[in-house]
Amino acid sequence: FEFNITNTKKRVSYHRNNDTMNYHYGPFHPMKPFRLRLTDHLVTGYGLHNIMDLYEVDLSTNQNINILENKILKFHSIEYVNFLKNINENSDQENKKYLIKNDIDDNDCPIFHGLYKYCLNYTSTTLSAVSAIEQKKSDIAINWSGGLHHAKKFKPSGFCYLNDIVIGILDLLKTHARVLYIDIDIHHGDAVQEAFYMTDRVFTISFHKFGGYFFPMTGALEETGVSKGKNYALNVPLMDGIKDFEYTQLFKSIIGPLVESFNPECIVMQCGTDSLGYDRLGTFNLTVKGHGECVKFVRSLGVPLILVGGGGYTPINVSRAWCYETGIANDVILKENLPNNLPFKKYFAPDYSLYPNLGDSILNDLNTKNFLNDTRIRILENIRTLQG
Ligand code: VJV
Ligand code: CA
Ligand code: ZN
Repeated sequence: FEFNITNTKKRVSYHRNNDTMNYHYGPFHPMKPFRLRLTDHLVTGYGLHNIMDLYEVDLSTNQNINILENKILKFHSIEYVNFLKNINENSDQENKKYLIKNDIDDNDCPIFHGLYKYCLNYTSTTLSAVSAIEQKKSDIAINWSGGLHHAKKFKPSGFCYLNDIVIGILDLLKTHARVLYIDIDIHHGDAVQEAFYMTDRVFTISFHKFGGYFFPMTGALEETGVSKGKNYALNVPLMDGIKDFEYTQLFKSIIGPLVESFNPECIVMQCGTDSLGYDRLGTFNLTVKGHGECVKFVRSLGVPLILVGGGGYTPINVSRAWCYETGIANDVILKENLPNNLPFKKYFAPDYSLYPNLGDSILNDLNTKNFLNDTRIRILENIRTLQG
């Protein structure tokens, strides 16, 4: 074995789809589904597939495509779903008109070959994870291909087309009174927040870079929900360069009391890895260990947990983090040295480590002690209003 076994066992399921990894957003586009293949190679290389329940989601043998589309239509408009279904990379003229009419940025969200199938793939894989939790077959269910938190009811946004998270949570609400959504992608989880902004049954919290023109420019500390949902949304705006210690401290000091007061029956955690150091789009300085520490903490709360992916634009680091976190879900400690006979092993040169240290050429931490303290205090105040 490539790991040591410890003692807090949970039933973990790994939901994957062999097709999702083959899609391309286009040359030079930062979102690379190939990172999912790298992740899979690491997970199998470490032997983790032997200790989890594997669910291979395959649309071509899925008889229930109608059930899937009905679930999608609980959030997205039928006009938008039909657009995704009928569009292809050749239907240029009509396509352009629709994009302009509906204010869609086709650089961020290109129409690529097989787009609708790709969307159905990652969405049905999240729904597979949801159903393993609903049926109490798993304590933790993982889908690294999901987590596309920007997709709106009527349009795609920020590399996201269907919002598998919102669709999944809507399904969970049939069996769970309260769902907590935690988002550690460097971008604000805007569309998930928006979808549940008026309800007290889903608590959303996002940690993200905020300020300047950083996408999607929402997620100020003052956004806390409306009407019944007042105080059931939280935002933790951060600045460039935050490091493991400060981030994980802040994370634990907020999530601990939050889970205590909200008492969720299920947690959905979006584990976007663009918050790692050296991400192509991100500007934080988290390491694989720091990022994983957040997952470890959430696991320790003992609430049924769904882990989804999200951003992450330096594929070797994306796969390191998601493999490490698959280990954490299973409570096994993976050996630092990557396994032998790993496909694409040369990509991980020169360190061949699962959790390399950050080098020296990282960004300065612009989050002062005062700023972080202030943020934490203001957020804990919000959590207190929840109880009384
Ligand atoms: O900042 C933006 C919007 C613009 C307009 C469109 N141009 C291309 C970029 C600036 C204002 N979009 C962000 C979207 C980030 C989405 C993050 C998704 C997630 O991680 O939260 C969850 C999966 C953005 N930042 C960087 C880029 N777009 C970007 C897009 C490209 C690109 C380089 C950078 C698209 C195509 C190509 N290069 C070739
Ligand atoms: Ca976030
Ligand atoms: Zn992101």
